[in-house]
Amino acid sequence: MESKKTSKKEITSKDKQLQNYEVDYQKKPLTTRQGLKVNDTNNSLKSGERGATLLEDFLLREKIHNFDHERIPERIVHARGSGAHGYFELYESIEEYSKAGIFTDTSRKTPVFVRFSTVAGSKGSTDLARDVRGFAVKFYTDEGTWDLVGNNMPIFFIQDAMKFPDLIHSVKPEPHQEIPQAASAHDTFYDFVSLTPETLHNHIWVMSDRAIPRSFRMMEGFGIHTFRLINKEGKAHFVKFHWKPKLGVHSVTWDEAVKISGADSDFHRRDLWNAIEAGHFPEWELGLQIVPEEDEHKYDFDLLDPTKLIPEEMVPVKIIGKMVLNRNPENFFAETEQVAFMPGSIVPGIDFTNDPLLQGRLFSYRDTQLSRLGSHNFHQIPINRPVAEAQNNQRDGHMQTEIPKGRTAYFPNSIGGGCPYLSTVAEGGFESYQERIDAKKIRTRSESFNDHFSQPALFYRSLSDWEKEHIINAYSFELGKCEIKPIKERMLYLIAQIDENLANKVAKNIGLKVPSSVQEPINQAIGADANVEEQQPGEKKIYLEKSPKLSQANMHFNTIETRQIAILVANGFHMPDVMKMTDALEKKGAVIKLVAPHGGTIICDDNMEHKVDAAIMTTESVLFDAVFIPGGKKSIDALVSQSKFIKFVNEAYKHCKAIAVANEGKELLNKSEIQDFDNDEALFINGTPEDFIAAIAKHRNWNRREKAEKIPA
Ligand code: HDE
Repeated sequence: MESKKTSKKEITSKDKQLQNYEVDYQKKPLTTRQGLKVNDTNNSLKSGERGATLLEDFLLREKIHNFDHERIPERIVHARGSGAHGYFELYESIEEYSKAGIFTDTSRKTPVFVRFSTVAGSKGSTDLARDVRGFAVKFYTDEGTWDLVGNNMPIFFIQDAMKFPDLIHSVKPEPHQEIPQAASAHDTFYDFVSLTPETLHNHIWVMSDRAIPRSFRMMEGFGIHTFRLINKEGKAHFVKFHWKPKLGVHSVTWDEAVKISGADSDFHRRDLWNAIEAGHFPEWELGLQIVPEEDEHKYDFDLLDPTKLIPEEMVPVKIIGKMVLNRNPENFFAETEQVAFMPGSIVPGIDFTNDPLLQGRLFSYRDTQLSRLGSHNFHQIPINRPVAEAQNNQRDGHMQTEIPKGRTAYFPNSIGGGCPYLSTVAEGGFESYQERIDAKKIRTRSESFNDHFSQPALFYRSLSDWEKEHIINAYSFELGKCEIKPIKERMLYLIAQIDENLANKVAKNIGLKVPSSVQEPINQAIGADANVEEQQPGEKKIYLEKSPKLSQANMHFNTIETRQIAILVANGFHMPDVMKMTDALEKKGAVIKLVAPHGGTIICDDNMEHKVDAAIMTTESVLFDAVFIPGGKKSIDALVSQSKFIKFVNEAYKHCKAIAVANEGKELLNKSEIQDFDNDEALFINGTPEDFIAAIAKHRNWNRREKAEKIPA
């Protein structure tokens, strides 16, 4: 029962370019790589029917040789990801801030390729790890490629690129035993975090529901660093980039995340793919927080510090355009695996700042592509080719696929007519922003970066009760998995600097006390760098009591588009119940799946045959957003006799999802652990489709959570 939206797919300039490289093997003979037609690809050449294989067998050698080299190293971080094509469209020119064509020309549709990822896990790890998600966008602009390589959280763990290898080594599986995979809940990570208080802000976001999104399509994206926009007159403004999803920001619960990892570890990848295939193209709006250069020192935090965000209540996000993802890749390896993002890829009108994390990234990404893709010619791989024309005197090397003509590969030259020639700024030549610098060469951190507790505290204060509870549970789970007591105590001490009540609750759950001081062990371990007193001079600042925009409870809840609704049925289900509900749900863009005791087809009480979307043994409650149980005595008798249907309902209730039943459907609820049918705003017995739809749009009924926790599912 898939609903298909009929949106027209538009072909971008990047799509056209990629089509030149696509190969289609339909109606073509199998050949060797040299074009020789092959008549047997199943048997090697042998000396006699039962004899040894001959070295002469060039067909066998070519086939096995290629196979031996099919894999390339996975990304050192963000190894697991999913990509999609689309475009970006500008609503209004912002030429007063930026001269970039992408920000001034509203008639353009700039092609994009986006890759979403987890950070710590390997390429084959689960989508549902508690982790930051990468949100990397490659804009193929007319003036060259611009990569906005961001995350789904607005801040980062560390302030200086120099610490990145330490951070990643601590979170990756521990080196002696390569355990745990795609999980931060282990001693080495918390050893590092507890000795590095600057990590606390990003870390509390990782403890929040943002780290277990419902879908890539329901996440915000952030450029994190402060960048610069440069206008035609050369005037600069500071800017932070935001992506706002049209479907709102939603997450699963930790219990679901754990279960989804077993039921469908490709959950996010499949969700993105299916939505695009069904024509439900995900959309995000691009927003900017713009700060005049004169205001650089106006704030209680440093704009160059990537562990700080600018609350939207202080600098509103100005929405300037939208991005639509409307095409799945043709080939995962060729596109999603080989795409190479580089924060150093910018275009005139956008420039960097001195954020020391950003500065380090400008080196790392180009460098890492060499060991991953194997050649500095990685920009010639189709997915990485700019749409803007590219020509220069950089030559040769592994896998050169172009044939540069002529005698010259140097500048200046007269033999080649001076080509390729330079462009002036007026002609579009890039000029770095001329920032005035008068400084000592020094290896230190600015004091203005020292405050590590004010913003995690602001984040925590701004959340709803249920979001806070999830954070308490997440800290308790993660520290509960650690084995080394002093590490846990250092963490408790630091969490108490964010919020004492929070630390006490976590301490109780893990059976420890919040220590009143742990500065000694920290100092002994790594010296003054981790001295909390020095890192946190004076009082924790409260420049804003709350920032409501940080809470998912305040994101918009007005759509059920693409939500997956399970309808539990067996032979003899009451067709009018299903018709009434599916009509209403599908009109709103939800995706209906008939879940039955077996695969194939089932028959309703109108004697019609219906295709089963999932047999109960192949699916789980956690893969759906809501459940509907229609009537039909025979059907319900069959459902109640299978314990997995009862478990299905128990889990949907436990995870605070909307549940609707019609007529005899209530029998299944009676068999479940649900006790209170009356006081629940997302539980409907013979209710209207409209009320059910409104409850699904709210994502979850968190008011149920106390009762839900008691369900032993
Ligand atoms: Fe990355 N990061 N990163 N990172 N990062 C990589 O580049 C690095 C950082 C981000 O889908 C690598 O091509 C350093 C912040 C994303 O292909 C590598 C530092 C943010 C992706 C690298 C950071 C990110 C990467 C590994 C500290 C959010 C996936 C493979 C200075 C703003 C891109 C690759 C994709 C990937 C280095 C910190 C986001 C090793 C040194 C901050 C979304 O170059």
